[in-house]
Amino acid sequence: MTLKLGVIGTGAIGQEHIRRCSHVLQGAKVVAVSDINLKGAADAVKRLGLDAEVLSDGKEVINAANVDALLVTSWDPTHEEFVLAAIAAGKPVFCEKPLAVTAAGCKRIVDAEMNFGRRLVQTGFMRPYDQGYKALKKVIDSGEIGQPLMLHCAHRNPNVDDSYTTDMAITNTLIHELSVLRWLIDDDYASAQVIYPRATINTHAKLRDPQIVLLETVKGVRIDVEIFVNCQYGYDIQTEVVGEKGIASLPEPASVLLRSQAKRSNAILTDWKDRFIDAYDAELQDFINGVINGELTGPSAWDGYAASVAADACVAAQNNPGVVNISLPPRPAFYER
Ligand code: NAI
Ligand code: NAD
Ligand code: ISE
Repeated sequence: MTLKLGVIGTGAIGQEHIRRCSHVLQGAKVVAVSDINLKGAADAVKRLGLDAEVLSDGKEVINAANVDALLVTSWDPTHEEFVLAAIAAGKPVFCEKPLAVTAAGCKRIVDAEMNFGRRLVQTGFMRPYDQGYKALKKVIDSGEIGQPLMLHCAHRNPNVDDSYTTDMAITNTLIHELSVLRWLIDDDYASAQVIYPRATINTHAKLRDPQIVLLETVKGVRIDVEIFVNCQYGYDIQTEVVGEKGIASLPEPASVLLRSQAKRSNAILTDWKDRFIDAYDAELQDFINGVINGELTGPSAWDGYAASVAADACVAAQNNPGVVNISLPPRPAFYER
């Protein structure tokens, strides 16, 4: 069977996901696309050599008779509406992170999916598919470093444009850590605090950059995450887990050790597309296989909700010098793995 996909949002990641579904992965083909920028969508179809219709809006893509499943890759605030419409149409949907920009929005999706009675949603958290994170989790689960006590993390992008604002450091960027770290150490968050160091000269009026988020988990683990989205030098993701008997760090991406011009050096990647390219391939192949086999097993709408409950608290902490509590309701049986 070839799964016929409709894609809503043909910007940076929309085009990347269309490329991989059309030319890299097995079992799917893109038959319809849409973007608020219709010319951008038409250009993408042409550039990627697709035999796909450009439809005038996202709802048309969702309801198109020849579309079996959806990819939502439009801007963050549009995700909730499209995912709810896909569930209403009874069609499986892969939605880029964040599932919605607030926990309340994610909860509406969770409720709609549970009402439907079967999993239809996969959230685009790709890090659990990354070989480095998988290897790190294996070491933690083996007990070799003892129980995790502290995590030191960084999420650095070379730069962002003027549409990226202070809250997006949480809802658009930290959301990856909020999702992957609870999976990595099998824990949940209890509180959050945000600290602003001296601001970089490379930011703009609506973005405080960098930021440090301090999290405490239910088991008492302390986590610090530096978010620095105008760091200039590269796209750099760091995770160090300090345990009772040792320390385990996320592997660096493979790169050639170069000896040249009196220096030893390794290149640092600059683009998220390259840093997690294999993980994006794996998460989408998993989605395609899951839809074809009738069972989605990747990051769920509940995982999207859990990350957004913590994100809401971090956004509140951005505007409040104190510590903000985080309380995630128990996971419904519907989402038990
Ligand atoms: P982008 O700005 O390049 O693309 C977004 C596209 O969505 C644009 O083409 C825009 O015209 C379109 N769009 C916006 N509203 C729309 C609507 N109502 N209907 C149809 N199209 C609409 O952004 P980018 O970087 O591609 O990000 C898209 C999404 O992917 C975001 O939610 C972002 O958080 C997520 N993302 C995830 C990454 C990951 O590592 N998982 C990496 C980059 C982005
Ligand atoms: P982008 O700005 O390049 O693309 C967004 C696209 O959405 C644009 O083409 C825009 O025109 C379109 N769009 C906006 N509103 C729309 C609407 N109502 N209907 C249809 N299209 C609409 O952004 P991007 O970098 O591709 O990010 C897109 C999404 O992917 C974001 O949600 C982002 O968080 C997510 N993302 C995830 C990762 C990841 O690592 N998983 C990486 C990048 C982006
Ligand atoms: C982007 O949307 C992503 O999801 C990238 O993975 C992340 O590193 C970046 O900060 C976001 O803007």
